[in-house]
Order: sequence, then C-alpha cells, then structure tokens
Amino acid sequence: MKMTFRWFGETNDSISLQHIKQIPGVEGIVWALHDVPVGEEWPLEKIQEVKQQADQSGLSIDVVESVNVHEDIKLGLNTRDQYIENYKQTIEKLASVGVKVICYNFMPVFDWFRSDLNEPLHDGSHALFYDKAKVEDINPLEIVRKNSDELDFKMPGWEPERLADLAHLFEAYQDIKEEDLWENLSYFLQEIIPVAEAHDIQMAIHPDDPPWSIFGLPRIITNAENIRRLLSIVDSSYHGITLCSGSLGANPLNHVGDMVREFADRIPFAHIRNVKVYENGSFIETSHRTEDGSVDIYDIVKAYHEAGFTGYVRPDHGRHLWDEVCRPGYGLYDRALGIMYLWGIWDSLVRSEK
Ligand SMILES: [Mn+2]
Repeated sequence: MKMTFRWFGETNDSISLQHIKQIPGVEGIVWALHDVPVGEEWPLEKIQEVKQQADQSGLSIDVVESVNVHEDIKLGLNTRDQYIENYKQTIEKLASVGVKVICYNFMPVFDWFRSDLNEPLHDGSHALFYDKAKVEDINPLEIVRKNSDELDFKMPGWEPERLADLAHLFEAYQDIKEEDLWENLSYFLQEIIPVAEAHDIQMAIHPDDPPWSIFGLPRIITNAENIRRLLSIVDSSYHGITLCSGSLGANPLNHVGDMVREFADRIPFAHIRNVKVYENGSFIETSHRTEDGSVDIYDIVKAYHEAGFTGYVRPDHGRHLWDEVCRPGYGLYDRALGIMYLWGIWDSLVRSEK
C-alpha cells in the first residue's frame, strides 16, 4: 500500500509539507484546489503550482480529493452537460501532471455531516461527533443559522453562496428519489469513465457519510449491495471506490473487512479510520486502534494485505490532541499516530509471511 496524507494547501492548512514528510512511510499528499468553485474547470497553472510544491518536498500528487460534482449533475438538470464537460477538462489537466486517482462523491447538498466538531472524549481529546437524535430533530436551514453564529454546526467546504442557496437546493431535491439519483449518477459515469480511462486516471467514489439518508435527501452509496450495483453501471477498472471504513462503519450492519475482500480490485484508494457507534445510533470518531472503536481496523488492514493491495491509503480523520489548533478532524498528531498503527499491522503481516 502507498501511504498518503491529506493536505489542504499552503495557505489553507495548519500542517506543512515538511511536517508531512517526517511521518514514516508517507509517499504523497491527497490534495485539491479548494478555492475553485464547484463545477468550474481547474486552471492548469494552479494545478502545476501544487505539483511544484509537492516536488520540492519529495511528495507525490497522485491522489486528488475531491473534484466535486456540481449539484445540477446530481439533480439531472439540462445544465449538467456543461458541468460534465468542465469535469472532463479537469480530468485531462490532472492527468497532464501525473494524477492517478480522483476521489469524488455523489451526496446531495451535504458532503460529510456531523452535529458537533469538537466533542470531548473521555481522555480529554476532542473529535467529530454525530448525534443522531439531534440531527433528526433539527431543520437543516437552522444549521445554516447556527453555522453562521459559530455555534454547534460548522461545515468545512461549505461555500457561503451555497449556504445562502440552501432553501432553493432543498426545493430542487424535493422530487429526487433514490432511483432518480441512481439514474443521474449513471449518466455522469457513462460520460466520465471513458475519459478517465483514456487518461489513465482511476475514478474513486467516496461512500456517503453517514451511510443513510439525512433531512429526507436520498443517499445511495451506503452498503455492499449498493456498491455492487454501482460498480455494475460501468464495467471498467477505472470506475472504482474510495473505501472509507469510517463512513461505512458508522452503520454496524456494514462489515468493512468483507467489503475489502469483495471489492479489492476496484479500490484504488482507501480511507482508514475508526468510529465508536452507540446503541442509539450516534457515533464519535476515535483513534485508529481497533480496541478504541467499533470498526475492526486490524481485520480491514489484514484484508488489504491478503488482497495484495498496492493502492493508496490515508488515515482519514483524527482526534484533536495535545491542544493542537487545526482544521476539525485534520490535525497532525492523531493522523500520524493512525499511520503508525496501520504500518504496525501491515509490517507485522508482511514479516509473518516470510
Ligand atoms: Mn472518508
């Protein structure tokens, strides 16, 4: 496996490339142009700038996360074709600097979703928390207000113009059911995958986080059965998944290790992290260690090892430790600890083979 680390950019991250380079075994960054509005074509000069920065630190730029999909594509509007055309152009440009994997998702309106970004754990660290009852109880428009008041809800990656448009977006999704979303995803894939294939870039869809419908919005990349359906839409090794153990693992019915075993040859990119799921359906992010959460991280790494996995891996989110000031979920310390845990399991599996 090739170890990577998510980096938000020189002026957009509390962590430097030099620090990332010092984590054992990290070969590359997982990056994106976070200031390009969703749907627009990525400018080549800005792509090359990141490539240069990474080169100087001896890190690869093979994995991009994410090239986000415009809502009009997910809604299946007539305007989608222009956005799909822009997407294709971005694929072509990313290929020109050597990008190998593009992570994306197909979640309506919200990307990953939590009720609290700084929930205390028993050890005094803090982590992202999903309070199920709280989310079920709240009107999403209220979240916007709370967000702007810097209270309970903050959503990194939410552009202000998108927040302002939230009421309109919800209206637009009113008639979009799961089957409509499948149809719109299928249209997108049939357009995109041949282009990705021609440019030797693997598309890797991220599962829905959490893996169930929120606020009545449809969500479809949620379990093994739906991943099977997803992969059958286009039969190509360039159409794969970003298998995220924490997203799928928030539903105790999902056995992530078995998903690795079943889908291994369609997983170019793995997110590995743990969550502790409570009986009431709420969950909190924990350290990567199997014993600390509800997801069997050992079994997942073992499944990758058995599959001879040569794809990219990154520790997903981490807790906020030792008073670190960082982007929620994306501190240096806990993700670096997570990497060492993953290497510990991996290296011992490799040695025990010999
Ligand atoms: Mn993830």
